[in-house]
Amino acid sequence: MPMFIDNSPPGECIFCKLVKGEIPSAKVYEDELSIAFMDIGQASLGHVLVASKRHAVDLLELTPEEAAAVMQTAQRVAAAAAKAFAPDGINLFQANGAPAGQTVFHFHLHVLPRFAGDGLSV
Ligand code: D5M
Repeated sequence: MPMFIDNSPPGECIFCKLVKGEIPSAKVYEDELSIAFMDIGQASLGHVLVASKRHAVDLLELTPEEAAAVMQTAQRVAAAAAKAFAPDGINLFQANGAPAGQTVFHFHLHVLPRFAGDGLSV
């Protein structure tokens, strides 16, 4: 089965459409620079993506203000997940470039609650 890749230009990619409300999402938080929403794949219970609102392809394209905002949002989301789901641990991960595993080329950070014995390899 072909892997889903979204390398669309600014304004046309799936996360730009999500930011604009043109496609549905389960949004959990937003501020001026960042947005957090449930990952459609739910690799584990409470799996959330934190994206820049602006179309930056990857970490290297974020402004320092955007980098600070997405990390602050990730910390908020992790705290909420810890309270809501009582995971045994939480991973943050983020892919830059196809060889690193990036499939949607609009910056996003995974907040992934972990449960003992969940068998995930991140
Ligand atoms: O992660 C890309 C992630 O984006 C992957 O975990 C699925 C998720 N995804 C794709 N489309 C959607 C929508 N529409 N809503 C929520 N989540 C979505 P990467 O690190 O680039 O492989």
